[in-house]
Amino acid sequence: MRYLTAGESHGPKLTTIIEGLPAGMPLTEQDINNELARRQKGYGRGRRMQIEKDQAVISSGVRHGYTLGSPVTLTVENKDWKHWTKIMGIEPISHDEEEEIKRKIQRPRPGHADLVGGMKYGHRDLRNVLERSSARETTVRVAAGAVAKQLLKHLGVEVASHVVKIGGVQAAQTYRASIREIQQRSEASEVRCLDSEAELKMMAAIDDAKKNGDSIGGIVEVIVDGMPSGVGSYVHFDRKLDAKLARAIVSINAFKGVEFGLGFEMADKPGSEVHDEITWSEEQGYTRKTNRLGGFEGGMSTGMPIIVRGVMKPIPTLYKPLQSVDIETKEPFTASIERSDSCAVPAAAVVAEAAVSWELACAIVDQFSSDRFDALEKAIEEHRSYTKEY
Ligand code: EPS
Repeated sequence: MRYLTAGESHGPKLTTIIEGLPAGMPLTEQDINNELARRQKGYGRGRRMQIEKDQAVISSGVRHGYTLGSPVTLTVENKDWKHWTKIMGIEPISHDEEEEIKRKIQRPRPGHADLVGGMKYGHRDLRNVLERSSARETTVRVAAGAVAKQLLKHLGVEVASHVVKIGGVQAAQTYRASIREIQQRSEASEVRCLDSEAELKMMAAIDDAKKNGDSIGGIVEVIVDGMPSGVGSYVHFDRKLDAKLARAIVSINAFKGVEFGLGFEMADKPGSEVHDEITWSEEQGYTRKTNRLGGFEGGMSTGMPIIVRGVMKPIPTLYKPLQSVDIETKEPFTASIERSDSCAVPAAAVVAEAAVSWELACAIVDQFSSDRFDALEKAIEEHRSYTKEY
């Protein structure tokens, strides 16, 4: 499976085309809209999220609630577009209008794609960069992820996420909640945090950042239950499924690092406290006593829950701007101020869920290749019985 996304942050709409989905899979616009609404929530978002109410329109590849096997096109309108029709217009403008209309940006924001992106594509107006490098694009990544999530759900694979850190405030991880509990409790929290004490401190940290014209980042965790074992492969580097997840997470705007299971803590522990002992029982087949490796061995899923975390840097668009250089005059300036979020970590957890879901769905469809969803369901069922008895 593959997908492309298109669209500018303040352009008319965002689009994704998904290709390679099996035919006969149940899919509705509502399945996608539920995920889009989840991405729009979260304490610390700016005014833009009050303007938008993201709704996907399916315009190909689905008929009477089922996929056809043909490309699925999803579009999401930017409601804010009506305020930007002149600035982001498609048609050419006259030289006289340029100054007034363009709202040209020539002061790159440190940490954003502005300067390097401008150099790379030869843009003198850095709006041409920021419109596409904006995290608005994650809307349609979530839409594509929602489709992948449906595929996984029908195969008995459930995905959840929660926030484990914001602005230095760490959530206590006293026990491992069930996937349903994580889904419900993170949904009920304004910062998608399972620890209600940490939640309040995280919200206070966001308030502080906002008051100071600053921004803060954090860490999100995605957990997947029910992934069949042996998906991915050890035989070649580019077939390792954990590596694909790592790439997917770091490709999310502002994400800078990724870890699985115990993650970077593994550097401090001996092997006997890192590897998971193997057991077998008639009801469960092969399982592990612990899940410190976070669901992967040798680039393949083990059948244990997948646990992957990603770190998001603070958003670089600051109301308290950092020093930068005007690309026309080469004079030092404080960077341009753009409306922004002081913290988007809770929303980023939903994006990370989508990114992970997409990679897992792709790996399943690749490995159990099928044009028909019913045949895929059967193949997964057979694989589960085979690996249990192996
Ligand atoms: C973003 C800046 C803000 C955010 C935007 C990402 O947009 P605007 O400049 O229109 O206020 O709201 O995020 C979204 C629009 C979204 O849907 O998540 C940026 O510069 O990356």
